[in-house]
Amino acid sequence: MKLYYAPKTRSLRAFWILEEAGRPYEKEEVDFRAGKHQSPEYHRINPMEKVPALTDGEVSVAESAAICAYVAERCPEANLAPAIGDPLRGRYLHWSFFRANIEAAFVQKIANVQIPPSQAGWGDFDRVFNAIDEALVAGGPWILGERFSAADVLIGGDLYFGSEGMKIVALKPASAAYVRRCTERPAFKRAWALNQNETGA
Ligand SMILES: N[C@@H](CCC(=O)N[C@@H](CS)C(=O)NCC(=O)O)C(=O)O
Repeated sequence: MKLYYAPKTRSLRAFWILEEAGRPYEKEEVDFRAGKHQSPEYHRINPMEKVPALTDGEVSVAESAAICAYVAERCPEANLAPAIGDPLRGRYLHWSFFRANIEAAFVQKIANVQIPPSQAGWGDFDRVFNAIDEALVAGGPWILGERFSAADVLIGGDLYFGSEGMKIVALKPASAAYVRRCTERPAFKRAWALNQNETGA
């Protein structure tokens, strides 16, 4: 697998899932300043011309949530996704797809957009973060309970981004403790350094 990334971006989640998976992978920086993301070669990999994106032989996957799901299934030995038929699979899919609500809630907050909660797919800002907090209070330490999964890379990554990074959400205690648990994981620490381009590798 090869990860296309740019420093200090949403590439963090892709690095994180790859570091959790534990298989060797290549990485290639997409130089925004040189317009590499708009090159015909990169456009074929991700028509949105954004990072992260992942290739694996003839396969191309973009969108960080899809990359997390792909890597989890590509590396079953890392146990990052409940298998089809596992009762946890439903909740795993629920939280993996739920992350789209988080991004929408962030945009709503930043742009100060008022939409009736019954018409907004994500409800509203507070409902999104309360739902996550409620799940963690009911049964942590991870979003599926005892089991860490690719859904934590997505939910934990977004909560980290919104609280520590963008500072647009003040997390309740259970969610704040969850973000701390996520960021204390060795794979997260390696991913964070890689996403900062700190390793020089
Ligand atoms: N929905 C995408 C968002 C990716 C995204 O917005 N990436 C930004 C960096 S954080 C980017 O590549 N921006 C460059 C551009 O749009 O020109 C994902 O989750 O992967």
